[in-house]
Amino acid sequence: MAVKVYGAEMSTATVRVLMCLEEMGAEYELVPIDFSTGEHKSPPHLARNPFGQVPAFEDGDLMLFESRAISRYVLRKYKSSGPDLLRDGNLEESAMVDVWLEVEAQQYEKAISAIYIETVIKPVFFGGVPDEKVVAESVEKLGKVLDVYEARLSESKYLAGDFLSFADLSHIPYTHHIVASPHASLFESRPHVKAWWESLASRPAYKKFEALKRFGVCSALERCSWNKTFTFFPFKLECRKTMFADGVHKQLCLLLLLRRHGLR
Ligand SMILES: N[C@@H](CCC(=O)N[C@@H](CS)C(=O)NCC(=O)O)C(=O)O
Repeated sequence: MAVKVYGAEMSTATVRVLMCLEEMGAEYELVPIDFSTGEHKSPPHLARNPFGQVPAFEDGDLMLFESRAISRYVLRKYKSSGPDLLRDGNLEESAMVDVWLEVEAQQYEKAISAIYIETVIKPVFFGGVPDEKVVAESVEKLGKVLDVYEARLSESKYLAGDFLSFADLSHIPYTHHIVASPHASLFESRPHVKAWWESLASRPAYKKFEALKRFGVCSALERCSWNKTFTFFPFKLECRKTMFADGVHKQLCLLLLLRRHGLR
């Protein structure tokens, strides 16, 4: 029986788990959770994740939450069918994976998520205005973190060493958004960080995820008429002819159409 991921393709934490399942070639079902109706706070979902967040994960009787813990489970469960991304058999290498995974969760995500929330989530989904002070502070913070990465990646190809690991993959969900934004220069100006990201972005799992995401939104758009609204999980979309005129966020141009229910 295929494992189930309860979440949303637009949720960075859900994508972390999906990336791992794709890397391991695992069969899985993504069960959509509809934020617009508050499904993530409903009793059935709270039974899966007591914090009312996504993702949640089900494998038979086992129910898990927290994307990094779910991902580790996935990487161990399917270890024979994909790359060794945790290095469990090597004490030193697995410790380095843990170190850089902590760095991703405690340093990197804190800085990059604030930029994502202010420049994407707030304006696109809630019609709000980014707090430029928070953006500037977070860009500075992320720059400092990336300076450490630049130094580290000048010594080894990947963060934990000369091997790809979950510590690298765990960066994909947020980085994917920021490299397609006006803040892409944070990555492009650091040659080792840039090469590292290009190597992650060339992974078949990432390409498949990208294609799925584009396909999902594009096929929904094909079915709709211009200037009409329709529901495309988990948001209500407004189909506007001007959508591709936005030259700022190439990858996010489709998302510019998204408006949360009632906030258009
Ligand atoms: N540490 C958690 C974070 C989960 C999380 O923040 N999920 C977001 C979507 S990316 C969510 O469900 N937000 C809704 C909410 O917090 O009410 C994990 O890695 O799974």
